[in-house]
Amino acid sequence: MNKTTRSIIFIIFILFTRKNYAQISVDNLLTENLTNPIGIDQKIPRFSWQINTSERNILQNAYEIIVKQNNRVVWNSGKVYSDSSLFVTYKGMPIEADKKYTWKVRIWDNKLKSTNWSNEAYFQTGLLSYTNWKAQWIQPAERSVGDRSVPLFRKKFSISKKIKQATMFITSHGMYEAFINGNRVGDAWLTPGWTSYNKRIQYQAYDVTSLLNKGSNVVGSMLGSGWYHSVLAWNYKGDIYGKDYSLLLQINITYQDGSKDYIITDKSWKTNTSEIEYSEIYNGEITDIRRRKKGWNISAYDDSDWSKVKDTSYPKDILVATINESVAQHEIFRPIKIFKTSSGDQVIDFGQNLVGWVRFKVSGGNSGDTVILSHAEVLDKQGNFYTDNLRTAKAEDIYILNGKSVEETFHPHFTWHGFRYVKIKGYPGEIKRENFEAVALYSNMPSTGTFVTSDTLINQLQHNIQWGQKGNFLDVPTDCPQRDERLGWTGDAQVFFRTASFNRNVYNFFNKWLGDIAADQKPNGLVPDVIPDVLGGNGGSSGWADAAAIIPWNMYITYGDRNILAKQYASMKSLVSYMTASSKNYLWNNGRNFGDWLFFSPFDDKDGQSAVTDKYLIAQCFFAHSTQLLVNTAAVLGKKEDVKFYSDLLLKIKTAFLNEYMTPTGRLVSGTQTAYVLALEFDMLPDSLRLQAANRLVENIKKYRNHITTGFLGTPYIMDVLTKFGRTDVAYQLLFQKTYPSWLYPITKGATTIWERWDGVKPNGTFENPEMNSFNHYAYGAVGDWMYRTIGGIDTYSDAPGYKHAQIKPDVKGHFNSADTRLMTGYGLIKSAWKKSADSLCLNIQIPANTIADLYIPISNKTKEKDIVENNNLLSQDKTIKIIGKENEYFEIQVGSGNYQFKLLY
Ligand code: RAM
Repeated sequence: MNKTTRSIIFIIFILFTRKNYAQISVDNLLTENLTNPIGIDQKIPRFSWQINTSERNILQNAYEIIVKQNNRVVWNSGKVYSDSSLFVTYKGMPIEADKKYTWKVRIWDNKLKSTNWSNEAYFQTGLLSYTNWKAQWIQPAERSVGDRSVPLFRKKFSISKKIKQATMFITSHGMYEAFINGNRVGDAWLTPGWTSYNKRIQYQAYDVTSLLNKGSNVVGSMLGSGWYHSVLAWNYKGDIYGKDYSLLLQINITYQDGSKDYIITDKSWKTNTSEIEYSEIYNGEITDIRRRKKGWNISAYDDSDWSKVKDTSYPKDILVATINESVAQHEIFRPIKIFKTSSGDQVIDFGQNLVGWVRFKVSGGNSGDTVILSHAEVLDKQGNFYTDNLRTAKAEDIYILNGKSVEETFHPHFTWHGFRYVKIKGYPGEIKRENFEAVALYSNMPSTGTFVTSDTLINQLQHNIQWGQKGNFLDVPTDCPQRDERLGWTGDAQVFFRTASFNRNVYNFFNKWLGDIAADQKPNGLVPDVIPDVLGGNGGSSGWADAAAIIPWNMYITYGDRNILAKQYASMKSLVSYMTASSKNYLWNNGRNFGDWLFFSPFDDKDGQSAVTDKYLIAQCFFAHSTQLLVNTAAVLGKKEDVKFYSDLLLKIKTAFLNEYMTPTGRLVSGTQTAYVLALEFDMLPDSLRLQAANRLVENIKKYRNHITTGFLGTPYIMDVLTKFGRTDVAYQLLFQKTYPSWLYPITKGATTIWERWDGVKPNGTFENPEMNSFNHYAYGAVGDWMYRTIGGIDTYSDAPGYKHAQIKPDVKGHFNSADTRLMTGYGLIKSAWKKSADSLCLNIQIPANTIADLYIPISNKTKEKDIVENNNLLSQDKTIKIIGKENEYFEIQVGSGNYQFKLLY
């Protein structure tokens, strides 16, 4: 063989093997569930990846990870035989603070082929220990109590050597925005985020290498009131956490020559007032442009008349690195209508009830002219601007102009509003569409789920659910985003969690919030009703406090991370002890309870139509449910004694329930939908009485002419219970119901988000009680979970959580012609799409690598088993497909990764 022939053969060989390898790749590398995070504090980080292939039945057989720091290998896992591809623990040399690590992974599949190495991902560590903070907390030397203006801080410094890497670590008492040489640092908003500040404060880390120059530099920061100072909740004064506006900032610089420098907040910093003379979350901001310190954040600026700062000794050992995605700017809406109301207000309609602020351009006017932007979610019956439901929140941004002709763009900085409509007063000149835009703000959680059907109203419902989530996931899960509340109500978060986790990857978002649940939980186990707790420790309410057990468990199921259970175990246990201590003879019938909050209760209830459920019947159900979840958790964590102990307790709770709340013939003392739903969902009844309870539930629904009457606690489970008991037909009646109370009723009234009440706008166009009438409250959006799991049919088994073993069982019996449901799981995309035509059904299914799925193919009496198997070439295509069996309306097979398309007679 000559040289040329040899090289040709070699090239052919390379091409051939490349082609083979190229079919499977490893990508979407995550460290601690984040893409290339900067500033993580985990000393033992965990890695996840996805195996990308269209090949069928690909599982991971082994993996190899290499982690490097500065080209030095700090961990080579070697070939590890394991099918784990999520949350794989680092086992290398000790992780050091403020270092950038790169890592890559390759895998061997079940056909024993190895993939190429993945692209490199990286993670950068935070300060790891508070002792690595060299910076001092600083604050303005003088500031009067209650002053809500925004101070500025600045520091000039010079750099003489070439920089290799520079990272800014920053946090504050109040909300900060930081700048280097006039450029904003990062694109996060509302930082440092909201935690239980006296116990834990998050800091953020930013790569600022490209913002620094050789020569003279300046770093600066503004500090708004934020959650630390603003009035929170009704009737409370501000400054819940403290009166100081303090900043802690440190830039760690590593030069090319390996030497280091630190720019830190200390006494050498200067401070002054800014143009923002008032900033509060509920009320908004007042900006007087005439007071601007022009160029304050660039180095040429003369700060000789600025004051000195004071350094203080606030604790640093409560600082924690951020683990959730920051709030970021997202969709931008342009006005869909600019009009004058009958009361003469100039109003812009942005077409979507959203959360964020208005950014607008303005020029001219006279010095001192004041532009006022007020925000509202709805117009009243007469079409006028309506703000009564904001209660005391002014939700107003005010700009005092300087009369100059240069065009400027403004938006607020440390507040947000829930609005669709904006009223504008004092704007110089014409209000033109191109000069106004509404910017949506929300936590930057990756979008994971889509659900699109052939029914436009149901699609709008899904849209409204998504927007309810966007508007209320601003660093903490809030009840509502507009009125003087916006608090982390535990019950709301708990009922919506599963839906939220279909729509977006909320792992980090809730992981952080669970940290605050644990931090604010009382020593006796009481979980405050709002987290972070700003209601003085009030709490323990049934269905609310249970967030401490329900959310960790659902996180485990959704994301398959056992650590979340280990981390929250003490908090879950303590919740159950609190409930046990609040009960007598295992019966919980005292204490604070909201019951089935906002259940159907017609205004003029003469004949007892209100769907009132005994509060303590509900409490007993949740007592049992959280105890059950604790038993499940103890089992996962291998805590055998606890499994035994809490299983015994559970039995006693259930027995007490039956004795107290059920007649011997199986009637519950409250004959409501919620009572039967909770009793069935939480398995409170003996087997022999379950079916008749389900029938009673159906009868009740019929009595209300196919209307839902549940409040916050019954709503998330009603559809699920109907489906479990074979009554999905009734669930569809509820889903498609258009009259009040129902999910579609608000849509017939033009809703673009989920409302707090079933009748936010009454059928006659008037409003419910303005004291409690939010038009952006996600709780009732909890039906989203059922839509994904039933119509799309996508679910995971709890013994193989995180969709490692999924179930795909689409229900094609609703009035849809088609439904396309997709979920980006940790392993990759699951797709379940179906389409009906006159006599056939098309299914389009996708299963990600390293998972298996039980696929339930809907059949009718027209469908022939052999059509499924033969016409779709199922078995000839792949001999590994297992036929599991046939259920009434389904043909069951087990499949691995790949795309599966079926066309069958139906
Ligand atoms: C309201 C909140 C919230 C609810 C509690 C009980 O003020 O808006 O939605 O959970 O009360």
